[in-house]
Amino acid sequence: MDTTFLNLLAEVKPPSTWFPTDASASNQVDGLAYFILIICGIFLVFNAGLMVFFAVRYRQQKKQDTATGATHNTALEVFWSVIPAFILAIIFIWGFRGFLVQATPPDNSYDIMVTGKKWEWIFTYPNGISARGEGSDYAALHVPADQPVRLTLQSQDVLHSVFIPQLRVKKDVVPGRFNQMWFEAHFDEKTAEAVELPTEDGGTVEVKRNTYDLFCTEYCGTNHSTMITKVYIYQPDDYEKWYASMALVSPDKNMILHGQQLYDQKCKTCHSLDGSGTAQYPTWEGLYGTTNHATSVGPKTVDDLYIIESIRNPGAALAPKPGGGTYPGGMNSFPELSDRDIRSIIEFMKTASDKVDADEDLIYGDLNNDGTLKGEAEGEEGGPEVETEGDDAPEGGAEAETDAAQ
Ligand code: HEC
Ligand SMILES: [Cu+2]
Repeated sequence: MDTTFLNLLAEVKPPSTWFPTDASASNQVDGLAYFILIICGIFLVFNAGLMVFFAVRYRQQKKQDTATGATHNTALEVFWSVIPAFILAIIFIWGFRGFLVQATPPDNSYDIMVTGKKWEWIFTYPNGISARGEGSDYAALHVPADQPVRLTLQSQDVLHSVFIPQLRVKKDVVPGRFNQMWFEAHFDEKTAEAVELPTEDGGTVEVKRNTYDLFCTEYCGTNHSTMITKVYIYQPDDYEKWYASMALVSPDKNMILHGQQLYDQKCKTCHSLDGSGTAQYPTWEGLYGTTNHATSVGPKTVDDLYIIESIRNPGAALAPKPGGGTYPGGMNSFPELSDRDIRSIIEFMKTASDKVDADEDLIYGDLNNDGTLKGEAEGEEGGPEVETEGDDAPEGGAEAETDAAQ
């Protein structure tokens, strides 16, 4: 006998006929689906069995009078109405409970914004970064395990739909409205793969993660099929490491946008952009680029340095108050803001001033970790720094070489 076919069959590991791996701790689907399947199986066997039995038992052997037939049988009719009704009620209650759970993200959910557009997904994390690095897996969906994750879904154009089979969730992404869905993922040590991520000090760190597929399941045009991407699940510790590295490498986050998000979160309560509220706090309107800014330690020019100092060391030079005097202190120093964050805030602050132009095109990836612009800082800080930092800053290193060659 030809065994090629059998061998082939043995080799091919098709995606299981059953559900794919269950990577979710919030699964509302499998139990009920299997229950319905089993009920259907029982009735299939029962009904088909009865049918075969009757066909054999009452087969017409010779021509005889046809039976007059029963008109009805109350006991039988109650039996085949009440039992299915009872089973349907179980299915309904079970399904409705699952629906309610799925429709209500827990309060402690981790929030990720999902934007569908022709033809990609953009995932925006709580730090405001949409990691989209071309050809890098930063553009995929990265989530922590053992914590509810809420996705808020929006579309920039047509209907899309997020489908993550292993997490048992699927939801339409509808233009003009926000949908949401949530899940809690399991981490599976056995199928986890290790990857290296960059760290802030220029080294790398190894993390482990599970990888699953994320599909668009709403036909959305020519390149619909390219909307397939990955979901990566990390243990919470490793997720922190990924999160830090994403902020480092995410290349195309617009700085003004990043600055604005930080402003909204941390500065807006006190600082206005339109000249209001100056009785209590200095406004940012027209602030950047001011010369002879009469601070408590004398006149200053409001440039990057002044602003960095105002944030890092708020008491050092108190801001002048319109109408004379200076504000009392009272601002936090926001130690959690990185140098890049502050640089982004500055870029955003410039948009509130007519004295300078903000650089609309500046993106996060243009900055070094210390907030200086790549390829620019060396001019100010002097040559030696270029040599010492040559290793972790490729651009700087390259420049140093050209300098030497000239
Ligand atoms: C609780 C209110 C409060 C918050 C929130 C706050 N500030 Fe301030 N800020 C002040 C006060 C009060 C002053 C004036 C005293 C001083 O100069 O230290 C000030 C001054 C400043 C100045 C100098 C302004 C000038 O006219 O010279 C800058 C720049 C500044 N803040 C930046 C920030 C940034 C950036 C954030 C958000 C990350 C922020 N502030 C959040 C209260 C606040
Ligand atoms: Cu799509």
